[in-house]
Amino acid sequence: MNEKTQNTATTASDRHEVNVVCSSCDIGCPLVAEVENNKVVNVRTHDHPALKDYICMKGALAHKGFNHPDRIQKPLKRVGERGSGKWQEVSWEEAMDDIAARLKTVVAQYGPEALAVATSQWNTSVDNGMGRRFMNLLGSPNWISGVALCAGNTSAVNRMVYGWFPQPDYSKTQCIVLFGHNPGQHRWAPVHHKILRAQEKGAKLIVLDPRRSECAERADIWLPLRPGTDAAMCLGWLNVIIEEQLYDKNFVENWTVGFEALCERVKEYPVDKVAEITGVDADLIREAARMYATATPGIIPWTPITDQQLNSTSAIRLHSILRAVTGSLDVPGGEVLHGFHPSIISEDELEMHEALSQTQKDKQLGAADHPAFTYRGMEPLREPTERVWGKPYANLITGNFMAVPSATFRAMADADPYPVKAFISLGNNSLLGYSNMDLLMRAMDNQDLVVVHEHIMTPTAQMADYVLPGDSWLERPQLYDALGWVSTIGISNQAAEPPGECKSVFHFWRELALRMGFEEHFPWQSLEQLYDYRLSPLGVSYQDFAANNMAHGPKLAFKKYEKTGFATPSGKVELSSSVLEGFGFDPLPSYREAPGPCEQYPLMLFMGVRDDEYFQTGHRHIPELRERKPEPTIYLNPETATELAVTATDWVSVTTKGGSVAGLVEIREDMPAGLVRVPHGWWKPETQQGREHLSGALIYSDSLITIDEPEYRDPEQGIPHLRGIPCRIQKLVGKPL
Ligand SMILES: Nc1nc2c(c(=O)[nH]1)N[C@H]1C(S)=C(S)[C@@H](COP(=O)(O)OP(=O)(O)OC[C@H]3O[C@@H](n4cnc5c(=O)[nH]c(N)nc54)[C@H](O)[C@@H]3O)O[C@H]1N2
Ligand SMILES: Nc1nc2c(c(=O)[nH]1)N[C@H]1C(S)=C(S)[C@@H](COP(=O)(O)OP(=O)(O)OC[C@H]3O[C@@H](n4cnc5c(=O)[nH]c(N)nc54)[C@H](O)[C@@H]3O)O[C@H]1N2
Ligand code: SF4
Ligand SMILES: [Mo]
Repeated sequence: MNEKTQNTATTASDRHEVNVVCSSCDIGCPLVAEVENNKVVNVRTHDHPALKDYICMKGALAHKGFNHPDRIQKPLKRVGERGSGKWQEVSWEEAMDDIAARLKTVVAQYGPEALAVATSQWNTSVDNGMGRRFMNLLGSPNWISGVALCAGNTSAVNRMVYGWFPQPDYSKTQCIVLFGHNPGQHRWAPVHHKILRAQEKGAKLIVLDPRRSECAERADIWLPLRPGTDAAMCLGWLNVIIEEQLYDKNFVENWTVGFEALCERVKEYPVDKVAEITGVDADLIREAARMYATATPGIIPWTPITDQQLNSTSAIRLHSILRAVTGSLDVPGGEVLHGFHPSIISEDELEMHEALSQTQKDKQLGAADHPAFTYRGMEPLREPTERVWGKPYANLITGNFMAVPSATFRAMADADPYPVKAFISLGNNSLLGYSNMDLLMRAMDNQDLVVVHEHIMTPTAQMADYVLPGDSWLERPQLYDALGWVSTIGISNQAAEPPGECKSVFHFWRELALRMGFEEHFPWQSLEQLYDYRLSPLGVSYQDFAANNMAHGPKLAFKKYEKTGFATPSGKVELSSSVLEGFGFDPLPSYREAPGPCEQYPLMLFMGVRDDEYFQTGHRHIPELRERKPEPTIYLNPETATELAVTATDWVSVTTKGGSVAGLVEIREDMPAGLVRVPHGWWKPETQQGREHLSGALIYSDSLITIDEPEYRDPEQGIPHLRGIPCRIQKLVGKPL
């Protein structure tokens, strides 16, 4: 597919338009930036019918965030105590010299594994593999990211079942199943429109959500399940599908292993038992299972809901198993295994995973207890991946060779099992984006070096030694490949020069690499030079390529496994996982009950329902967005609010075993009684900076109440349970901050 386009069209004297791919969230809408005097003055959609609806308010207002007066434009060095808010402006040279010197000291004293790096789900993980390349050359396996809780872990678990992370084909599907996923015009706009179009063409929609969400309103069947019970629901569906012989016998016979064992396992989950666990009517469960198994090919689009549960590994595998046994894998209208772009050098290759010795890989934090997405967990897939996809290291969503975040923070805080003393956080608001704020703060306090690469003074930046000013997606060229998930590359052109001394993550890694003696491995002086290299197999320069393409990829092929087999140790879809069995886990999926309500914590909560106005912890400094949603809101059902004697103008604290968080009550008919919604990522950029307040993060961040103790951790992955946590609510006297 080569879409010809004009990249820069002059419309007025100095006003021109540039084709960009929005990275204000992780779905990547192709948009147009209107530029005047090197400043983006408007961001809008393409007129093309297929693209005209792909925008949300965050994309349309992206330039407002980047042109904001609070944008950090110069490197800042901490001059007071950590978190005291005292900074001095320094040059990039001075900052990088000192960062490199301090990193050398840490490495000399504690070894290279004493460096941990945290990156974003999206913004800066598009670093063309340079961060991992640096770490692999240095010798540190301790790389973590928000993708541990979002799609990165899903991709790793999907690979264990059938060797790649599939993309749903909305255009030809007959049935869409959303496990809690709730896209809308201002939340993943393209997916919202793809679902609407598929429904218009007759596709069925099944929504599983404890809350009557917008997608639930439009569904053919809505299953209001209890939070955290998704794995049990899938086992119930499989029970119906197998018992009623609704599966694809041909595919199961020829292309799967472990079907008999799976049949035995699902017998342990008869529909009546599943109805009891999930709280959903047994007949409705049967009806939904039949609909999914007969309206084929169907799709179960990726969802973060099952990435953030005690049963995450089982739930993700069960989705994979449902896709496979209903014959929906790698067919039009089903879920397609893309593989790499055939002729562009992939990020995985640039990451140089082979340069990291086995001894250092073995030190990856958390891998011993929770191997699923670590080097250790992925090792059995190395040979099969090379056999099928041509390369040994497929780092899909950048999430397949990660350290376990909570284990990494423990090493930072308590030197357990060994010290981590340098922490570099790039476009990741780390204090708000993982679990257990206490631990996260202790981890920061115990570092010899903390570097944050950012746009604004986030709570995480406030705890740094150096804050480096980052460029934005409107200010750099980008080859966009959905983090290796798909084989199609999108091109985002640079619309404006970065303001002040804002520089790319690429610049940061290269400057550090030069100072650490890795010059020969970082020969590219600019992103464009690196893109020339990445495109060299195609025999074109980046400039020519970008001038002629908006997107570039091969024609999709289907049922490729008939020629190559699947990229798993058996070459088949592993319904029973040899990889997990090898690590001593149950090779079959199951359901475990998380801690339930009790006298002290009588209600249950979940984190989520993304605010339209914000992407994760960002955007709260943009006035146009903040006016629409000024405060974090705790959703309560009217009955529950009455029982608690609170109303919609009340401020409350929500307390779990982990701590307390504050929010404003919002009474919602769509919430079931007894369930509480806590929003993710809140802080107030306009309020006091410094460790005492962290601009409100110590009052409003959901990381204050998340728990990372073993009974709240998915055993295979070590990620925290965010869906169904016992809590209590207390009325506060007025607004805390
Ligand atoms: N406690 C808790 N943790 C969670 C979640 C949760 O619900 N609760 N959700 C999880 C999910 S679903 C996800 S996707 C991840 C998200 O994790 P991340 O993608 O890391 O998102 P944020 O933590 O908001 O951090 C993004 C930061 O990048 C900055 N930024 C934006 N663009 C750029 C750029 O171009 N360059 C640089 N240098 N910085 C930039 C923003 O200002 C912001 O501070 O978090 C996960 N973690
Ligand atoms: N505006 C905006 N859009 C975004 C984002 C953003 O921050 N802002 N973030 C993007 C990112 S990184 C992500 S991960 C996605 C997240 O977006 P979604 O996938 O839509 O996830 P949420 O909005 O957190 O929750 C969706 C639904 O899950 C339900 N739910 C809660 N617990 C459970 C459970 O245990 N099981 C089931 N089945 N359902 C449950 C909730 O009631 C809610 O209706 O959105 C993306 N789009
Ligand atoms: S949905 Fe919004 S924020 Fe996300 S890529 Fe599209 S325009 Fe940007
Ligand atoms: Mo996410």
